[in-house]
Amino acid sequence: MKLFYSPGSCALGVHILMEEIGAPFDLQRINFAEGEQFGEAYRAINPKSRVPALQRDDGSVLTEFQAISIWLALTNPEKRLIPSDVERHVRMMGALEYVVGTIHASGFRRVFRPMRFTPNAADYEAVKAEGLMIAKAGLALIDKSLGSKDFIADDFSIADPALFYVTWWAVVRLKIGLPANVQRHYDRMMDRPAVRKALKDEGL
Ligand SMILES: N[C@@H](CCC(=O)N[C@@H](CS)C(=O)NCC(=O)O)C(=O)O
Repeated sequence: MKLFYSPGSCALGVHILMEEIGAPFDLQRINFAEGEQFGEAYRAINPKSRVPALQRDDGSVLTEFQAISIWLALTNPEKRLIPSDVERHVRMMGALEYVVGTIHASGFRRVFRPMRFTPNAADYEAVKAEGLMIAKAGLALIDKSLGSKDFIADDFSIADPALFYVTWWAVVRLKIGLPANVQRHYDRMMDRPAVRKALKDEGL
């Protein structure tokens, strides 16, 4: 398999999952600074010009964080990356969707790429401020639902690397504080060998 990524992007979450699973894979860096995501070669892999993209051994490609992580979990059932209990399963999915679809896509994306939300450079600071507000409000909600649990669904699941990549952005890229339970989750994730290896292999 081959994981297409950019260092410190949301692909980091999929990278962590692949390290947790231990399946062999290659990393292929897409150079955002040079706009490689828009080039013909990468658009043949992912016409959406985004990472992560996972090329499987038969050559077919999966895109979208949730789809890739569900595929990884379902094809490696012994790793128990999705709770077997129905209630925990759907609550975990709700959290995963909220982190990727709201905290990342509506929140942090505004902070990192304000130009995708307005054609007017004079509005960038306002767009970023709105994004930060959305991200912080989202993390506060996750903090409440996390409570004293170690992980989002009690045991480690596909939702945890997703929460990790947005909290990594908060801590490392933006240097903003995390709510207490989310901070504990971040620290717990940083203790995992798979997380440390993924960060190291991305040069972070
Ligand atoms: N919904 C997509 C979001 C992917 C996404 O936003 N990826 C960002 C990196 S975190 C990207 O490729 N950005 C490139 C760009 O915006 O040009 C998913 O879940 O995979």
